[in-house]
Parts: sequence; structure tokens; C-alpha cells
Amino acid sequence: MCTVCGCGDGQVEGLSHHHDDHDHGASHEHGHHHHHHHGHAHDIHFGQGPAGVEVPGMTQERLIEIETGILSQNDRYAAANREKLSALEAYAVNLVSSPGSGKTTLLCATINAMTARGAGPVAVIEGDQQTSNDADRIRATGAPACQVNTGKGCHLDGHMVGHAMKHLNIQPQSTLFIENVGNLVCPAAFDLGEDAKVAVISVTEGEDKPLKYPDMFTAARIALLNKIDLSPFCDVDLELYEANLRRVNPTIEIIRVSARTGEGLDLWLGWLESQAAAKRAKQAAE
Ligand SMILES: Nc1nc2c(ncn2[C@@H]2O[C@H](COP(=O)(O)OP(=O)(O)OP(=O)(O)O)[C@@H](O)[C@H]2O)c(=O)[nH]1
Ligand SMILES: [Mg+2]
Repeated sequence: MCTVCGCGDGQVEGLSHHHDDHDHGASHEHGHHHHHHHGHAHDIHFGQGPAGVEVPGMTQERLIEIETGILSQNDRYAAANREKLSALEAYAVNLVSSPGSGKTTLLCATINAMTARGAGPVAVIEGDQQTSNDADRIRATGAPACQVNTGKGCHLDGHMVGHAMKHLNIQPQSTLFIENVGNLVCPAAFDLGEDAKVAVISVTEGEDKPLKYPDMFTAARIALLNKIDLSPFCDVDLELYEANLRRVNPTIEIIRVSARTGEGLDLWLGWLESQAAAKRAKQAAE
């Protein structure tokens, strides 16, 4: 189960995957009468309890118990992945975003640019609910890729990534790119053993997205503001976009990129190189 949104394949008792109980009117009665002086309905806030999430039929205490169990299990797998990657002196990023922000297109462009500069071995793990489309696109660049289909699941977890790492036979000093399932909510909560989460957000999505989905941008170390080539056509205020990113995460780094034109790719590759070098220097000093 995903402890963020409650989805999954019925591994947890009492959780129906078919959310056919949509009687919101009855189940969310406030129990007292509201007077709508201003002629508009009140806003409804779920996830205000200690668990931060609502699942019908479950208490907040039980939800916290389940979430703690799942996340600590996940953290053990993630720690094992991190150890393996460190032993290989590999650097791993977890690319997170909404569907279609351009993760795979950006990855293909990144890999091609890295190959052109002789930037060392790469490997890719592709997470999607279904299809091997993205792994096929990566393999077309010549890079090794392993597709993980999550089925009903909405994110990759540490266990899935551990399996994929075994399949990939990762070379020493590699850069490992993990493309998470397109989902701006749940992947934020799951450590995969990566060195950094990289949020890809495109100019077409709207400047308010960092404010509406803050967890993802709080978890990310860097945001790649993609499809910058389209900004003249979509009434986007790039300064406001960046200000909103910094409002939810004051230390987030931001690079404007276009996977289409290659704008900003040098800065992104430079960031990757410096992060990997810093990791190796830190390991050597230990
Ligand atoms: N104009 C423009 N289009 C882009 C850019 N990057 C990606 N696209 C387009 O955006 C669409 C989605 O790109 P993908 O790379 O499949 O996005 P994704 O994030 O991998 O999607 P999922 O894996 O399904 O979540 C495709 O039509 C791409 O050609 C860009 O920088 N500029
Ligand atoms: Mg993709």
C-alpha cells in the first residue's frame, strides 16, 4: 500500500482498491450547522490529523502504525541500495515529477550529452505503472535500462530499486538515473537510496504547482524547470515560478532547461559532475 495516498493492491486489510464508497456527503458531515453568509461553500481539508492522510474506516493511530512499518521497511531497502552504490562510487539521482514534464526526454538528452563528453558509465531504472516505453527510449541511446512496472502502485520503493540494480550490473563510478512514476505526491515520501531527488517541472504546468504539491519540492535538492523553449507561448512568469519553488524550499537549486533545444543542459551536467565528485571526495576522506 502507499501510505501517502492509500492506493495499492489490497495488501492491507480493510482497504478496498475500488473506491466505490464515495458518499462524501454523509461521511464528512461536520456535525454542526454552517451558515454560509458569503454565499460560498466551506473548503474541506483532509489529512489534518496526525497521520496526515485519510483512509475510510481506519483510525489515525492505525494509519500511523502502518505508515511507520512500511516506511521503516522501505528505509532498510534504501539503506542497502545506498551502501551498494557507495561501494561502487556511483552517484544516483531520483527524478520525480508529474506525468509528462519531460523526464525521459531530458534523460535521453542528458545521456547523449554525457556520452559526447565521455562522462563515464550511466545506468537507468525506469518506473511506470505499465509499458516499457521509457526503457525502450533510453536503450535507444545505448545506455542500459531496466523497466520496473508498478502495476497499481503509484511510486517506486527501495525494494523495487534494489531488484532493478541487480539486473543492471552497475559499473563502478556510474551515474544511476532513477525515473520515478509520474506523480507529484507519493514518490516524495519514499527513499530509494538515491543521493538526491531531482524535481522536473515544466513551464506548462503553472507557477502555483510548488505551492499545491509542496512535499515533492521540499524533498528535492534541485528543480529542473523544463520546456523553457515553450515559455513564450504559455503566459508563464518564470520569476514567480522560481519564487514559489523557493517559498516551499528556500535552499532548492533551480536550473532552467529545455530537453528539446538543449538549453541549460551544460549547467545540469555540471551540477551532476560536481555532486558526484563531492560524494567521492567525502567517501575518500572517511
Ligand atoms: N517543447 C518541449 N517539449 C518537451 C520538452 N521535454 C519534453 N517534451 C515533450 O513533452 C512530452 C512528455 O515528455 P516525456 O519525456 O515523455 O515526459 P515524462 O516526464 O517522461 O512522462 P512520464 O514518464 O509519462 O511521466 C513529450 O511530447 C516530449 O516531446 C522540452 O524541453 N520542450
Ligand atoms: Mg517518462
